[in-house]
Amino acid sequence: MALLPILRYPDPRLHKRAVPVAAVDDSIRQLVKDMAETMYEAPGIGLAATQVDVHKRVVVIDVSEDRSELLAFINAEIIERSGEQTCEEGCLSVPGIYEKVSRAERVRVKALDERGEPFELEAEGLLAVCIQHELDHLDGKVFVEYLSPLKLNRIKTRLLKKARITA
Ligand code: GNR
Ligand code: NI
Repeated sequence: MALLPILRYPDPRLHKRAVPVAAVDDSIRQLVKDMAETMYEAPGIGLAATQVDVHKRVVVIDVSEDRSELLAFINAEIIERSGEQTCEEGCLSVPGIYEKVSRAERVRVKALDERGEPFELEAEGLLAVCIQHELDHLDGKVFVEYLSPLKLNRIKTRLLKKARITA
């Protein structure tokens, strides 16, 4: 097991597009374990491989209160979306920033689990938000990029200043 370092916005590597996993093998299962450990330690409710500088379509999520319901999504695709909800989002790659984002209320997802078995899942509420947030990461998109250019610039400046102090 290993804790993986999390990239911080505006790191350009957060804008890379992840490629599908060709085979769910032991190296992918190890990545899922390390990502889960990193997510729980952060703590966060989700983590995309992009955030740990691995550009493969792997996501872990646990939105349960007692942190006992780990979900791993490999090569996930949203096959249906409906409704709309607005949620105050945060991101481990954009620490200290919380902003409202509008997304689909319900999504149906098709993915592989850590054994390489296909499954489908229907999600709503926070789980649906988290799935959309994580799949955006795999496409190189960070939630703050839904905000106005003015807000985005303020966030960039703030995070760059903070990085200079802590570097
Ligand atoms: O821990 C997280 N919390 C969160 C809260 C509202 C909407 C989305 C999220 S995901 C975030 C973890 C993270 O950065 N995943 O990419
Ligand atoms: Ni995030």
